Amino acid sequence: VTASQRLGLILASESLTFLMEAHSGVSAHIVEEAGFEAIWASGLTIATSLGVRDCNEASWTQVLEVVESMADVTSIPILVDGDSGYGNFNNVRRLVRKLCERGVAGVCLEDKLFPKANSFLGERQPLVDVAEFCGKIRAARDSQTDEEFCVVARVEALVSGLGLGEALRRAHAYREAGASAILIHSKRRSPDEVLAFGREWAGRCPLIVVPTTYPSVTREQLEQAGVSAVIWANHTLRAAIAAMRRVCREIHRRRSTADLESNLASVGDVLSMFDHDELRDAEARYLAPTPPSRAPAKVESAAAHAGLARARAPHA
Ligand code: SPV
Ligand code: MG
Repeated sequence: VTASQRLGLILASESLTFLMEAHSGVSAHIVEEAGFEAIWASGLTIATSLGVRDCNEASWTQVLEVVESMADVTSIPILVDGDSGYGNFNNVRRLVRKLCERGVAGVCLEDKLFPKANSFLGERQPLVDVAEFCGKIRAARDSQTDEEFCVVARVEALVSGLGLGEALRRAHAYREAGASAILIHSKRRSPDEVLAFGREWAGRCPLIVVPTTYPSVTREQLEQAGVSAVIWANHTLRAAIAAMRRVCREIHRRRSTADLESNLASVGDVLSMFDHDELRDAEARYLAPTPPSRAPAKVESAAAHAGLARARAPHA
């Protein structure tokens, strides 16, 4: 089963699935390790980790490169946040071809303008014309080189304050244009408008939600409203930011790292995240015998030499 087939199955399945955000090779690895079935490659968190704003300041090839490093170290499907497609239908075509080449499972396109701005910034952001957005969906469909590649259409009508009727009108048009699933976004503190959308949508195609501002929504509420998948859109980066701040402040304040080890992943944990055994085996197969004086130090022995415990999990 390919990544795109798996994402398609996840979205179509009866049970609710959770996609977790990642923005780098290491965060993608951690998401898979935690047991998630799929990854959300978030535009917000990739931009933030690159040190730019979520307003298409990062180029699409920068995003692609990050996504490639995530795909290289994981086996679960990745749904890429393609923003509004980085331009018009033609930019969408190139994006989709490149994502397919890299084994990415799907892309999510939102019905905003280019350049976009994050949905939590300001009010009443203008939306793209329905026909133009349908053209982008059709262009995505016509250029996918992986038959099962998923194209998720994200409806921003609720976020822009246009109401349920407009959100449904757009969702119907996007499904007819070929979207595999609809992502209905909201920035209310209550899930009510999203749940109402789900009831009206009535399973016409899989429905995805992003409960960033309404985290208290329950699994039962989402299931009853016919939601297929939930995206935790930014929680890996937010966890990392909080942890990095805490540790940096403490080390700066104390001018010492003593007694902080229990708050940190061990260096052994860091080193064992990616498969060094494979490299050792490959060295045995491919490296010409090297005189002992020039032999590279083995990672494991380097870690042991530095007195660093080798561990598979934090604090293990
Ligand atoms: C993202 O994670 O980049 C998203 C979700 O698009 S949101 O930030 O809520 O717009
Ligand atoms: Mg985004």
